Amino acid sequence: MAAVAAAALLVGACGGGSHTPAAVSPGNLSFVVRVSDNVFTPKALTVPSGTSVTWVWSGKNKHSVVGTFGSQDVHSPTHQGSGELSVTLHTPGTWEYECGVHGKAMSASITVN
Ligand SMILES: [Cu+2]
Repeated sequence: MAAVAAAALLVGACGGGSHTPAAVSPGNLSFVVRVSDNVFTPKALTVPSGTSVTWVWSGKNKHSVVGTFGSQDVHSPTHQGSGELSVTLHTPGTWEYECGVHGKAMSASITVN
């Protein structure tokens, strides 16, 4: 029973909303893209060069991140339910990427300025 109470406390401690992955602060050079079932959120993201972008997996199905961001090839492992990938993007341009499992049906873009 003690473990159940502790878990409840942990959940309560996160109730303020500051842990929401989609929350983005423009000033801190760190952005999160959620990888959920068949959609990247946000679908289009603009970041300054040198920004660390972290893809965070959720959902029930298998997904991956596959794309070329200028000179940087990103080919993540396929994750299901949870997982993270952080990449620091340097090359200016608009770069489209997709899920290696779902292809164009699950795609998004990041513009690096
Ligand atoms: Cu997918």
